[in-house]
Amino acid sequence: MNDERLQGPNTKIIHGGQHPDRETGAVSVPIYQSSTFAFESAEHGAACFRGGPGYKYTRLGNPTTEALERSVAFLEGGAGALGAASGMAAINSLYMTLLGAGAHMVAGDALYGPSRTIVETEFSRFGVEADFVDSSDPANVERAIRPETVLVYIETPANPTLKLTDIEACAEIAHAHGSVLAVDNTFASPHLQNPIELGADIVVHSMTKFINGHSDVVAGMIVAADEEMLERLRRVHVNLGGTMDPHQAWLVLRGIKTLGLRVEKAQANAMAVARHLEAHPAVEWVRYPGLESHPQHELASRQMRGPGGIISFGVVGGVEGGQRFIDAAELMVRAVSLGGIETLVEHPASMTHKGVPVDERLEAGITDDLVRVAVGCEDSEDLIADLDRALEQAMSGVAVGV
Ligand code: LCS
Repeated sequence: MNDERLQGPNTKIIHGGQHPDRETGAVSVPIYQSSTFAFESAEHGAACFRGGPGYKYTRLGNPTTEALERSVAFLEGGAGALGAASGMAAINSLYMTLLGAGAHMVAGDALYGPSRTIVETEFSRFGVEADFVDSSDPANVERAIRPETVLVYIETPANPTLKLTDIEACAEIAHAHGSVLAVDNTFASPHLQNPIELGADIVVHSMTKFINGHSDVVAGMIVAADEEMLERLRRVHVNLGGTMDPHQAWLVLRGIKTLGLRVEKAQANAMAVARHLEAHPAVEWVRYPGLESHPQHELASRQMRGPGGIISFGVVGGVEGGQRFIDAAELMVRAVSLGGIETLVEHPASMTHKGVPVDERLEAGITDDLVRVAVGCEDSEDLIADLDRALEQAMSGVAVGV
C-alpha cells in the first residue's frame, strides 16, 4: 500500500490498511466464517503456534477481523488493533491487562456508566482501587495519582456530559508517573480525534456507535500505540474471549467506509440543532463542544477536528419536562446508543447511567434534567421541526421565564 496516495480523510477511511482479498481479488473483504483453519502439515501447525504466519483459530485471529483491525489501527495511528465483541469487551480487556491486586487507576468521573461501575463493583473485589475525578482540569488527575497508579483512563468527549479532557496534558501526567494513558474515543470517532497522536498509549472504541454507524451491530476495538502494548493486550484479550466474530467484523467494515460522510453530516445537523436549542425558551442549558458557550470550546478546537454529533441539554420542568419531551418526539427515536444514521434521544439518569450511584452521578454533572440527543443524518429542518414539537410538549404546564 502506497501511503502517499492516502492524503484526505475520506481516502484514508476507504483505503487505509485495506487491500483486495489476496486469495480471490474480492474488493469487499470476504466473511471468513470459519472457526478454525487447516494446517498444511504438523510442522506448519506447530510453526503457526510458535508465532509464525498463518491463521490457527478464529478467537486468536481471523482474516475478516484483521481487515477491520488494520483499518482502525491505521485511522488511529496505532501499531495495531484488536477487535472486540463489544465496546465493554474492549474496555474489560484493557482493564484486565493493566489492573491487578494493589493497582490504582485514575479516571474521569463522567464515563459511560458501566465503564465506571465495573471497576467500582467488580475490580474492587480483586483489590483494585480507583479515583474518579473531574478530568476537565488535568490538575485533578495529577493530584489523584499515587505511586501505585498504573492507568489513567479518560473519555473525551464524555458520555453524556460532553465534558472534554486535555489528552496531551493527561499523557504527560501519566507518563511522568510511569503509568499508561487510555482514551475512550467513541464520541469523537477517529474521524475527529486521534488520541495516540496526542500521546495516548491505548485507544478504545465502542464501534457500535459512529464507526459502524447503522444501529445494527454491537462491537468494540482496542488500539495500541506500540507493538509491546499490543502484544500485552492480545495475550489477555484472546484468553478472556471477548473477541470479534468475522460476520460482525464484515458489517463494521461495511459501515466504516462512510464514517467521514456520516460524521460530517451529523455534525452539521448537530451544530444547527444546538444553536436552535440555545435560543429556545423551553431549554435551560445546552452543552455542545461546537458552541462558544461550552466551557472547553477552545480545547475542542485544539484537540478535535470538529465537535461531533452529540448534544446534551436541560429542558424546563426537570425530569417530567424531559420525559414529556422524549415522549413527544415523532421523528427522533426514543432509544439509547448513539452514532447511528437516525437521531436518537434518551434520558441518561434513568437509562444509560442508571447504575451509577445518585451522588456520584450528580457530582459528575449527570443531572436529572439532562436529555441526550445523538444527532443523525436526517435533514436538519425536519429534526428542528420535531424538536420544536417536543419542546412545546415539555413546556406544557410549566411557567416559562419565571
Ligand atoms: N464507551 C462509550 C463512550 C459508550 O458510550 C459505550 C456505550 C461503551 C463504551 C460501551 O460500548 P458497547 O459495549 O455498548 O458497544 N454507550 C451506550 C450509550 O450511551 N447508550 O447505549 C450504549
